[in-house]
Amino acid sequence: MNGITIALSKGRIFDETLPLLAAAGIVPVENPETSRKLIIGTNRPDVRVVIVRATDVPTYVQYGAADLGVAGKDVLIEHGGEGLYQPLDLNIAKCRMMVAVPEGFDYERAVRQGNRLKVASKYIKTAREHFAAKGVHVDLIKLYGSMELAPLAGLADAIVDLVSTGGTLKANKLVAVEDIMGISSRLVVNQAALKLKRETLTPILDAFAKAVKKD
Ligand code: PRT
Ligand code: MG
Repeated sequence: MNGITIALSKGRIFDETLPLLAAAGIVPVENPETSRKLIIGTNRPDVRVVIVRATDVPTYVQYGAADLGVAGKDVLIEHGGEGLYQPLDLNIAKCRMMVAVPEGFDYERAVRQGNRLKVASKYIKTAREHFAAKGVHVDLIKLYGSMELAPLAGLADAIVDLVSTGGTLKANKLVAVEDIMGISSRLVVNQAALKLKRETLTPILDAFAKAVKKD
């Protein structure tokens, strides 16, 4: 494959990457929300977009099935980043990684007392590092979605999840008790492609870098 393949997930990452692609002169010919196609052409015959799950973007780029991709810092931490060059924080799809508990649960007290906490999350690595650094003993329970349900259903005392407006926590009577880190999406590049396709990739990377919005 001589052309360039870009891995994106549909939803906020696709939507917020569109202006950056446009700045590089790349316009997808279809919208993944309405099309069921997983391979989407662009105005440029040598550039295509593949639509994958957000958590699969680093894997496609790592193995060279895609040359470029856009993935959240949350996803990149869990993946580990092997084989990936991460030249640019795109400052898109922003949110915060937080610890949340049911309203009325005295988290500070539980921590002070040295209680062993049951914590459910999709972000096991992030959660493990966070609680280890604080010296809090936790049993981590891996989930693949709807973390907010776990404390309500009695599966866990706390969750580690992404929060943007806070609306989901509120609707489920949960409160954020710790802010772990800010999250945004990064451009990821296959390390071999960066060398072999440098001439095609460099102008795209430069256009992205120029179009990134600073805070
Ligand atoms: O949704 P799906 O299961 O298909 O996959 P995904 O959740 O992995 O992908 P997607 O497209 O939802 O998220 C892609 C990336 O967007 C994530 O990896 C994050 O880096 C970033 N991002 C930014 C978010 C959010 N904001 C966000 N709010 N990802 C998820 N959420 C969820 C959060 O998990 C919680 O359930 O939205 C809910 C909270 O939102 P508020 O506004 O109610 O606080
Ligand atoms: Mg989601």
